[in-house]
Amino acid sequence: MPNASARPKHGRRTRRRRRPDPARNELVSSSLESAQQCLFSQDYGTAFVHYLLVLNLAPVFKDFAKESFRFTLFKWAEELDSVGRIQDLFDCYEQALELYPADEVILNSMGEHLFRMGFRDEAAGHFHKALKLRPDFPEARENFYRVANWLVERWHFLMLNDHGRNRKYQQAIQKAVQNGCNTVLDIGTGTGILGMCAKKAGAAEVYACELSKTMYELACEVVTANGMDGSIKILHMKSLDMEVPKDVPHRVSLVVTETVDAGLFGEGIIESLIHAWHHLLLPPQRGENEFGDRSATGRVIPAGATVFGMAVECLEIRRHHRLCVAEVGGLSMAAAGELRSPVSCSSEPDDSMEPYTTERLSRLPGGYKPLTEPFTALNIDFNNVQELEGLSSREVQEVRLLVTQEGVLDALAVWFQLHLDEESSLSTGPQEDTCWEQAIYPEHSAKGFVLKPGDELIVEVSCRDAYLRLCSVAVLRGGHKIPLDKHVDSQYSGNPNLEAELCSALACLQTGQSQTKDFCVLECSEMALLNNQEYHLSFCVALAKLISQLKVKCQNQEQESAFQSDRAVSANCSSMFYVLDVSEGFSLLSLIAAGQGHVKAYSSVEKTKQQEVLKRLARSNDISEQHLEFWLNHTEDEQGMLQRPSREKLWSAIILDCVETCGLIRQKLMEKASLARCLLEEGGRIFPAKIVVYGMLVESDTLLLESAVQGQEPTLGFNIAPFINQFTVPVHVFLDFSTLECRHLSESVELFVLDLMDTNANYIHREVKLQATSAGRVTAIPFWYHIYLDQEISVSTLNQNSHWKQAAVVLQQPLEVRAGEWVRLAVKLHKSTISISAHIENAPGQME
Ligand code: 44T
Repeated sequence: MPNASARPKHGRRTRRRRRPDPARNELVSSSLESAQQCLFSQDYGTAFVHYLLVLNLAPVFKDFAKESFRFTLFKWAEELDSVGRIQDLFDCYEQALELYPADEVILNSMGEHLFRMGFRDEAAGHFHKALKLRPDFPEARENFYRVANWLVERWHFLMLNDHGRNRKYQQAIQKAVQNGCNTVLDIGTGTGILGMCAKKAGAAEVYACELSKTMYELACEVVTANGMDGSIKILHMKSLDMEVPKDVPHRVSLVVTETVDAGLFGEGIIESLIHAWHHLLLPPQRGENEFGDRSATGRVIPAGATVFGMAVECLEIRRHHRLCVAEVGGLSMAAAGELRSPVSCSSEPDDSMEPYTTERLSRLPGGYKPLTEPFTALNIDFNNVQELEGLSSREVQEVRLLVTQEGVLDALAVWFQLHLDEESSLSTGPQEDTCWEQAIYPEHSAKGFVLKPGDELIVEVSCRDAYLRLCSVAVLRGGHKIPLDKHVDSQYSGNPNLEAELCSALACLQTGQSQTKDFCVLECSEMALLNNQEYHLSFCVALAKLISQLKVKCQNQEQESAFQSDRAVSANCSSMFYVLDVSEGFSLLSLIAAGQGHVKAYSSVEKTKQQEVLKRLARSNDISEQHLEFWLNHTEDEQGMLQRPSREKLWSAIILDCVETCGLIRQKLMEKASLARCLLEEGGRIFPAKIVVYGMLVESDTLLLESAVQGQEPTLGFNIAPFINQFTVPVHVFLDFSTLECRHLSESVELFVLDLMDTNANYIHREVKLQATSAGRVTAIPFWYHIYLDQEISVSTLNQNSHWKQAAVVLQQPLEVRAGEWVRLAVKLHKSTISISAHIENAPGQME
């Protein structure tokens, strides 16, 4: 964080009228002149210092110098950023904000720097402030929408909309307070809801803590709005840092918390509760004395949990976590070596890997197949500190699961029951109609191992590092124990991958690497992309087409010039075509281009391990290493990225990555496209050439529930919605349109076309009319893309095998439509951000 204390603080200034001071005036005017001169000669650092001096000495110049001062600040900040002088950069911004505390442009720009440095909370605070100062400031709005998802995670909306869960928590708290729990601490209060429940139930003292700054500020607002600001003490801190009597005057009789994630322990509940029992809670109640003095003992809501697991087959999980294809875009993948998603669990803790990911099983495209009955993986009592402490030293437990259906072992799915008290519990199971996702432990080692009914799957359950770890280790079949280890895969799984393994071993020997545990990590979306054969084949065909066209053109030109100069030159098109792939992350497209022959391809893959994979693949696919280069760009700006390799070479093709996995158009895509166009040789192309955006009217309550607290009713009687709904964003991302519960209210329609080869021709505003096919409430307009590589070849982001998800504009004020009615969509594109508003079209001509 920028060190606020590093800058000089100006105390209260007394507003005395100053006598004219010629020396001072002289200094001001000469400094102003110097500032302007330095600005002109692009010496921004010195210009900045001069401006600071002038504006501090003579605030009357603030209006006059504002534009130049901002410009100087931004330029100087850019320079400081590029040389890594981050503290200086933030000092400059803070000095600037002392002069112009309500300047939304400076606030927004500082937010952008903070965001890039990873200070999301602080960044969002700046965007929020800028937006409050000027609600119609599009840059700040766009930035705010981009960070809102991080600040206030979307599950807050779901949880507050989950009335069943709210009521159960409220009842359990009420009962505990009525039974004598008089002093309460809410750990991880979020919006403050559980703390307010305790207060409403009559608790004498209520404390709450929250580690996220944004959520803390939100909780303060909510508690004040509900008239409880004097009676709930909210602390912006992690419960682990709390002490008695510094933060709480004495130990409390009740801790309430919902700091649990889909894998139960991911939010650190075990550690928090161990700490709470040692430092913040009264001693637990011992024995069966129901009528004892509850106020002298401590307890926790939830009282405990039971964790369940089940083995599943699921293609959707598989294609995101391991390589499922032998060939991609005409390249054999045998020599790729082991590629892994970053989600991998073994009984031994490994900090570099996430042990699980989360999914809502019921919403996975293609569904899933249970291979075993659910089993109990763990039972935990949150009121027993010895048990909590014992978890990490517990022996690894071995569980045997009877396989009930044949299928490929793709993952272990995990959910739990949260026992709020003796009577009431919440379940996060896949069958429940709740807001919860399940934890997914994907299988890596057993590549495609097929389980058969009657097999027994041996799973190790452990909890060494306060994460619950589940790991399939072996299968018992016909009295034999088959370890699920990669070395035996090919032998038992019937997967004809032996050749691939041998090639991989050979490739590793060539590079002198040891094969053991040397794997390359790819993001889940990168893995899914690699598994998308259609995408790669499309590129392969489009590239081949372009190269052959360029060859013909080149031959014609040579023949022509040979004819003209009357020299006997044979048509010699052995010269190279240059292809640049600026895809984000791991991409095989450069290699596919290099495989066309006569192509020198440049890849922008940055990670060393991933570059090694590409080099191995080049060798094993007979692509000369000279035909593949790495476009190492260490400069931050995209201008650097898109410069050609040397003056006389122009690019034949530049491959741009235009859609993010979340379903949005990449930021600055159009700027990149214009720049790329300037770098093409004659006849050269940008891939893709154009993108067509499609959309459709739907009615989906789910989307509403995930984007804002719904309804006019207060949540459990508290006024929360207006506060948290400030963080509602108009576009929902990472949507699975194929499994979204919704009713289609229209056909799909073309919303607009982005022509990357002619950016001037693009619409910024467009009106689209479409007809409702049935009556309903339009709550959302999901949208997706057809990405045209050339006139004929396109890929759709809605495709089943795609690594892309979809996005949707959510209408917080749904639009009622009747069947046959015409709807007018006003579609806008501002700096790669799509916004859509929908209206009933009343013009008589349009009515059917
Ligand atoms: N996940 C729900 C709920 N915190 C996670 O900053 C539900 C998961 C979920 N504060 C699918 C669906 C759903 N001291 O604001 C957060 C967090 C804060 C703490 C102070 C601490 N020791 C902690 C630990 C966490 O507590 C709040 C809630 S924790 C996350 C709840 C729709 N998968």
